[in-house]
Amino acid sequence: MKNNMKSVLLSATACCIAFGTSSWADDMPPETSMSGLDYELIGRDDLYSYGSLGAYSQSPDLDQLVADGALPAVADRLPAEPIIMTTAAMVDGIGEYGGVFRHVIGGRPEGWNWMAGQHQGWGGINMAVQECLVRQGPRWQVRGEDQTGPLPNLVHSWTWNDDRTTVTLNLMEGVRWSDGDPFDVEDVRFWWEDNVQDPNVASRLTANTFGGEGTTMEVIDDYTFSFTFTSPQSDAVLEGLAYIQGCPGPSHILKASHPNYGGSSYEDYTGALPADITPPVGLGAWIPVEHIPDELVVMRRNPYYFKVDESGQQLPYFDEMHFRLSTWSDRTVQTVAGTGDFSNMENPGNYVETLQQSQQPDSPVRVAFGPRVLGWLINLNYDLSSAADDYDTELRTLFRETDFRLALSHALDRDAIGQSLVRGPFAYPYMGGFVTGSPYYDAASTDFHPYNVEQANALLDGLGVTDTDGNGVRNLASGEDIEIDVQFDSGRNEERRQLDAVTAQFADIGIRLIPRAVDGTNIDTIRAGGAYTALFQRRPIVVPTRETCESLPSGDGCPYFNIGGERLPFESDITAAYTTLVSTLDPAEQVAAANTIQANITENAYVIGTVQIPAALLINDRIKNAHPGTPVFMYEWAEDAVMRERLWTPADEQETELYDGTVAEY
Ligand code: BQZ
Repeated sequence: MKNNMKSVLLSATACCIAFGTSSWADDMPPETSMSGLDYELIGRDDLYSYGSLGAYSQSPDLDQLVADGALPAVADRLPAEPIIMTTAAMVDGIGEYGGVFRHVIGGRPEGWNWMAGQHQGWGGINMAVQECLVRQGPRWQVRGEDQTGPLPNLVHSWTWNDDRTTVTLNLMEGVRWSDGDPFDVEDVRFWWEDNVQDPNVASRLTANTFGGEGTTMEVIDDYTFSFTFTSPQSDAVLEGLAYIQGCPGPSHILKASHPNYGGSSYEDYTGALPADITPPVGLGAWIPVEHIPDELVVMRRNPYYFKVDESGQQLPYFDEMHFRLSTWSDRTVQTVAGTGDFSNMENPGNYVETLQQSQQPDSPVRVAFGPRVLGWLINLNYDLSSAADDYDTELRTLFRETDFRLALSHALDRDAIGQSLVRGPFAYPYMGGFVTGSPYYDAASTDFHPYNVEQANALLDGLGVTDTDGNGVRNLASGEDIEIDVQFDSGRNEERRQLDAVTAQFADIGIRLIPRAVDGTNIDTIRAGGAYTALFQRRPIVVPTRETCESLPSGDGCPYFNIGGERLPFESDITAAYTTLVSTLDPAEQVAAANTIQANITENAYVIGTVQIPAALLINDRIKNAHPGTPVFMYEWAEDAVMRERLWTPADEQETELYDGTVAEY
């Protein structure tokens, strides 16, 4: 075992963090990357632009509706300057209309009111029906020197004032919702004022985490608005307006049920767009037209979608998109078998079999692993104010002791946990914080806690928590056994497996873990409400500005595992570093801030990480324009990164559409 002085490990710029309880740190073991991704980087503006083309055309699927007068002509449905996808950035070029893109997912839609925090079952449904102010997914392909903040989307440009406290954002003009209603600044205002800022709404973007406390929004005109921050910010802060966080919903529909506009209750508002009622209204490329619970969600093209290709064809190319409601593991099995088109392969139990199958000459998919971007961890709840009872308070008080957390971390045999998931070189220890595939990861700032039962026991003895009644389980001061309920998603086999190993390893140091499976549809609410003593979940940090409140003390009420806000001593150092990270224009300062976050998380065992593994993207060969090298996750999940609106299949290979001729709503 190699010991080094921490000050030697940390880069000079990160010199000033408060050190943990020991002045010694262990190096991370050497990592062998499994990434086989190979791709060329392009410029930030090479993917798509905004502009007007002489003529537009549409999927033949819509011709009759236009002829019947049920839909306006395509040119009248598009903005004057739609988003134009660049042909040169398409590996297979301009596409052909029609066919079905077949997803398989393990989630179940909770509802369509995403602004109130509801999820749509994940696996790409949310990213099909929602469009956000900015976009992160395609950034994986953008070269380093162009990596400043998010890519534009509904917001086509923005400018900062001199001291970078106010940013003025310009919306695309003439975008329409899937029912034809104009999208404008009122939708953005409703999203911000009546959702993000309203404490009664469980918005995904939380009021205090976007540029710190006190951020205000001002409407300037129909297509212009600004944010004013209480301290200088950089483009990085705008990354928080991508994915599920900055995606407006239809204010013309939702206002009626919001209490600020006469709606009866917040509960009714949240449930205003139930999952079983279709179609909802969205801005996305596809809109759900059918939801058969536990079976299938069918989506059809949005006739008002605001993106085109260079030949003027309105996107998307696929008429229909399916989400078969199955299991996450089945997503990979079906994609390998050719009955599904897409999978983020993330269930280690499938890896070896999938690799073998994909090498068969008739295999419909190829497998290329990316870097390690999937990592699992235990969140211990540090919030005393929401403890369920005296016992829970006593437990959480213990969780707040750094030595207790370090003991748990040293009790983990991470190699054994990894091998219980999948044999071979896939798993690597995860200490929490940035995973090794993150652009922000720094091995030297990562404190490793080697498997050491003796040390774990010594740390616990030092805290005075001993086994006073001789039953093999250590006791709290009150005399009770230390039993930690840990919740996990029942739909995730790889979580169950890891927890079995962790439970056995904790038993060796006299800590009893009690895994409790929770339905995946509810786990979001449990997590965001901090309604647990401990939670086991896949929660790697790849990009710190994304779903920040899940992982970092970025503002009041964050992270979810310390909602009450009585800070652990080092949390303010993380908060300060995060503030620097999103506000500095100096890349070296940003790196130093990320390293400070990483050092504080890992030295203090802020979370108890288990293992991290690489993932591979599987896409059926008949799907064109899926760019080789697309990672499962980098700035966003692959469903966004691959840009599904420009994927297509040649007519002779298209699957039969179930809802041919059906249009979402018009
Ligand atoms: C990818 C993703 C797309 C959420 C979800 C799900 C939720 C979490 C996370 C992943 C699924 C897939 O992940 O596992 O491969 O398709 O949907 O959104 O696990 O429970 O809350 O953050 O993204």
